[in-house]
Amino acid sequence: MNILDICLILMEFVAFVYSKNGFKNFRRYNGTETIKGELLQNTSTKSVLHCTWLCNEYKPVEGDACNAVRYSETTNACQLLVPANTSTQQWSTNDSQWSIYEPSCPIGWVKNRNSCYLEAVDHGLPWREANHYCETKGGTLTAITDDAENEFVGSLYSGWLGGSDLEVEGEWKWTTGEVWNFTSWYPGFPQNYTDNDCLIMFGHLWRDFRCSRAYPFICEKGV
Ligand SMILES: *[C@@H]1O[C@H](CO)[C@@H](O)[C@H](O)[C@H]1NC(C)=O
Ligand SMILES: *[C@@H]1O[C@H](CO)[C@@H](O)[C@H](O)[C@H]1NC(C)=O
Ligand SMILES: *[C@@H]1O[C@H](CO)[C@@H](O)[C@H](O)[C@H]1NC(C)=O
Ligand SMILES: *[C@@H]1O[C@H](CO)[C@@H](O)[C@H](O)[C@H]1NC(C)=O
Ligand SMILES: *[C@@H]1O[C@H](CO)[C@@H](O)[C@H](O)[C@H]1NC(C)=O
Ligand SMILES: *[C@@H]1O[C@H](CO)[C@@H](O)[C@H](O)[C@H]1NC(C)=O
Ligand SMILES: [Ca+2]
Ligand SMILES: [Ca+2]
Repeated sequence: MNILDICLILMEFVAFVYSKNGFKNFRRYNGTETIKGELLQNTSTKSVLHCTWLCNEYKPVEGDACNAVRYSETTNACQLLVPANTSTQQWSTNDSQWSIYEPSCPIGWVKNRNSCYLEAVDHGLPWREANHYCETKGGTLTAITDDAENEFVGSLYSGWLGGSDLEVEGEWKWTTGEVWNFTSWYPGFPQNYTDNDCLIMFGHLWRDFRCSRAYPFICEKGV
């Protein structure tokens, strides 16, 4: 192991400790299937760590950011990739010369599709404090934007989600700024009381609740 690798490990460690927004940790993809996508850059690095570091740095003003790497231990070739199901280029994860590394969630977070989720069930907090807690971990309270995500999150826990109508009564918003295009209200909800302004989930169904009540919650951030 050379100095550069040691520096890179330290940088990864620092990034992990501070859970910096946008910094991706990578793990070797161990399944056997075909990944489709685009090759962004074809280069050579001393180690796979350096290759994943290049991927993290690859954020063009326009176009796709790097979201996977392909690395050859034998030739030190490093390829920065962006997975895309519609692409005609494809790579097998079952190739003895090449390994594919994809972003993974930090330890303690659960991965589902392109998000990482952290269950904070032992932290009963009011809604605002819960969202702040998630922000200190580099995320937000969970925003649910489709049925698949609702199923996944609902199977994990009950508690606060990142929705509220605090600004304008009856106008629900996610703290992430994502579009409010999916709901799963419990029958009769929202009750539209002015002091029931925060979104909570029981099972797979949502209710509007008093923000000041302390409940468990779940944080979300992108991989
Ligand atoms: C692949 O990784 C997952 C999660 O890290 C693990 O549960 C699984 O056993 C691994 N499979 C193989 C074949 O190594
Ligand atoms: C990547 O670069 C290597 C060496 O420079 C070259 O042999 C290879 O054909 C390139 N691969 C692609 C997909 O461009
Ligand atoms: C691509 O296809 C895989 C498998 O069919 C699916 O799990 C994944 O969600 C798809 N990704 C996108 C961005 O559509
Ligand atoms: C992956 O490789 C193993 C051993 O080299 C082989 O038995 C298996 O059929 C391969 N799987 C695919 C999907 O190509
Ligand atoms: C809502 O919008 C998000 C982001 O554009 C999208 O990923 C999601 O599929 C949409 N959900 C529905 C139910 O249309
Ligand atoms: C609350 O308002 C929404 C629209 O803003 C409405 O769809 C819903 O039926 C109302 N709920 C109750 C219990 O009145
Ligand atoms: Ca989400
Ligand atoms: Ca309200």
